[in-house]
Amino acid sequence: MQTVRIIGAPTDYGANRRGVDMGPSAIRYAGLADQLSSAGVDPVDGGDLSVPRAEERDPDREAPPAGTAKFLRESADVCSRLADDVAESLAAGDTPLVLGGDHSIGIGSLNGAARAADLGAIWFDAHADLNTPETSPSGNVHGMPLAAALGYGPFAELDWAHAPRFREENLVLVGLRSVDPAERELIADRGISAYTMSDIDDRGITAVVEEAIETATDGVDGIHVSLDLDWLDPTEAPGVGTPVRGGVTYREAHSAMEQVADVGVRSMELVEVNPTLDSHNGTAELATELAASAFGKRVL
Ligand code: Z70
Ligand code: MN
Ligand code: MN
Ligand code: MN
Repeated sequence: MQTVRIIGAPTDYGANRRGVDMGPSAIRYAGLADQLSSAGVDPVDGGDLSVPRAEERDPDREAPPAGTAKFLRESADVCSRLADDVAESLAAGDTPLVLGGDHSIGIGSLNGAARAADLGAIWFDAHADLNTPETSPSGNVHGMPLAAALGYGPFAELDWAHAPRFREENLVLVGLRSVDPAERELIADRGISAYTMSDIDDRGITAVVEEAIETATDGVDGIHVSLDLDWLDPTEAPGVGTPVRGGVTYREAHSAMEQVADVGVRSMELVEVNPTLDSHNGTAELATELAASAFGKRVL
C-alpha cells in the first residue's frame, strides 16, 4: 500500500492576510487521514515543522525596501527543513503530502522533490507565483515560489530555493486569472505552459488537464501536484487569503484531481487554506476531499 507522509508547514510569512498558519490543523481536523484511507493509501502523519511566529521575528511586519522579499530569511529556514523532509520521504518510497501554510512553502516542496526524483509539476492556482523580489508588487514570498525553484533573479544563487534539476519544460500552470505584468512577460518569453480560466472555458477541464499532464510528465518520472485552494471559485473555497472570482467549480476540481490520480501523484501540497476566513472549515474539508481524489478515491 502506498504510504502518504503528511508534513505540516504552518507558515504565514509569505502572505499579507494572516491565518494560513492554521491550515495544517484545520485540514487535519476536517478528516484528512480518513479521506486518505478511503482513497486506499496509508496516511502517516509526520507532524508539523516548527515555525517561529512572525511576531517574534518582525513585530511590525514592516514593509521591506522595494526589490526585497518579506521574511525571506525565515522562509529559507522553513523551506530548507521542509525540502529535507520531502526528499527523505520520497527516497524512502513514500509520497509526501505537505500541508500549508502559505504558498512560499512550495519552494521547499519543489526543492526537496527535485533533489530526490526527476519530477514535473502541475500548479493549480489562480496566480502564477512567478514573481522575483524585483518584480513583486507586494514583496510577499507566496507570489514567488516558481521563480525561486526555477532560479530567476536572486534565487539563482540561493541553494535552498533554486532547484536545478526541476525543468521549466515540465512545469504547467492551470487556472490562471490573476497574473502580474512581469509574470505575463516571463510566461511569454520563456514559453512556460500556462492555461487560463478562458482555456478551461473554451476546451473544458478534461482536455486542459490531459494536455497539462502530457507536458508535465514528458521525460521525467512523475509529477508534483501543487494545489492552491484559491484555484477554486471563492463560492466553493472562501477560506483562502487571496480569493479571486471566476475559479474552477467543485466538479472541475475533483475531475482534475481524478485525472492526476490516474497517472500517479509522487508528491503533493495543499496550500493557502485560511481558517480565519473560512466558513465552518469548509475549505479545509474540500482540501481533504481533493487530496483523496488525487490519491485515487473513486465512487465505485
Ligand atoms: C501576487 C503577488 C499570490 C497566492 C496570492 C499575488 C500572489 N501575484 N499567490 N496568493 N497564493 O503579490 O505576487
Ligand atoms: Mn499560489
Ligand atoms: Mn493563488
Ligand atoms: Mn534552473
